[in-house]
Amino acid sequence: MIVSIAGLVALSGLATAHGDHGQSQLAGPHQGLWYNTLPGDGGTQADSVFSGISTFGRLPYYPCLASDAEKYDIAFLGAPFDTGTSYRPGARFGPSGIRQGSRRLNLYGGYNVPLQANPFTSDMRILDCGDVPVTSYDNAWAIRQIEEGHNSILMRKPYLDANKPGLSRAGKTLPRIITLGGDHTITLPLLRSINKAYGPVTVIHFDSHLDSWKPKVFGGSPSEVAAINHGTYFYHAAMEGLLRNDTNIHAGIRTTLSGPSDYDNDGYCGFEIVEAREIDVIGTDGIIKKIRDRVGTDNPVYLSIDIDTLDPAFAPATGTPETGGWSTRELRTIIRGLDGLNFIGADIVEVAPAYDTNAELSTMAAADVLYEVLTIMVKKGPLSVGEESHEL
Ligand SMILES: [Mn+2]
Repeated sequence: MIVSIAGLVALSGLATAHGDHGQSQLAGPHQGLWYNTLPGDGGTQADSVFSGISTFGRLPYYPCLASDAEKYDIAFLGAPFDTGTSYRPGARFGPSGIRQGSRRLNLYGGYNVPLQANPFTSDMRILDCGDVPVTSYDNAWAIRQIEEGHNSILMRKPYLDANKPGLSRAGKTLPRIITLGGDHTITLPLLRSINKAYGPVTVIHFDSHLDSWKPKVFGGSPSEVAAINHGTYFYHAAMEGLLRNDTNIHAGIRTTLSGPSDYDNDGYCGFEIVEAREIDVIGTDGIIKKIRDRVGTDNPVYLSIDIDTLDPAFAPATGTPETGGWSTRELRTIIRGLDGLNFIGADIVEVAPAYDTNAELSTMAAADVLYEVLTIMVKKGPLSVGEESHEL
């Protein structure tokens, strides 16, 4: 004990000595990171991506819920909620896990070869707003926290095109939020927030499960709070009028059912279904065509991605794994096939890092899928329409 205390004293002495050298701060994208102000040798690129909140290794972190001083066009937001899970809990650690899985992605620059764009070097301002504070003791309260936190970040003037008309209900251009879940229950409060901003919206839903189950079918619905969970949130979204009629689509479905009527109920909720196994017949091109034909290219679209779309071989760390899914390459190809669509927001959910391999397969897959989504959003540019108005 005495030895280790002596060691600590010696270490703190060393840190002070380093601080006296007057090192200059890093230049470039890491300049704003907190550790640049600490005594030491100033850090290197290799050090910097392994410290603190450093989504994709280089996005600035800003506590947007505490202050609206910083403007952005695209913001990442964590929703660490997992008390709506039916099988494996743990997705509350999804946001930090996905950030960790994202760190390596642009060590070499971040240029997306197939999409021919670099999302990190455009004029658009992209940052990580950290997490919404979410209670793990009261689902009804947590769902409100997620809706209000998301809506606070969403209803702000963006960095670019702030005064140009946009797609929102009020005719404004809004920033786009990419939410890191969290179990899939979070999509209900996210769609409530989106509805306040845009009205009913078209949803593209990648998942092995329908998630439109009636509460009596999924979980038995012993109480009003229990009726809202990660298998029923689309049923509630449809009943609340948050979804645009008959324009929504699931992709990657391969779940077992309570019976064939689950599909009838799903159609009633406004969804078409692309089964995972269809890829064997129509390929990724056929699946992309089905999705694009269903949602159209002008429609505002919300994108929700359950990591269990992937086969557990590629993403084992998830709440309700289903074998027979797509590979990471196939899912990334299908998502890139949605280039040009009007994504007004997105989420990726059900990443539960405790079940991952030591190689971080699932968190890495989640981050890489988001990289495709981010690139598509950046290529599209701000969601403004028409000419700038001069009122400020
Ligand atoms: Mn699922």
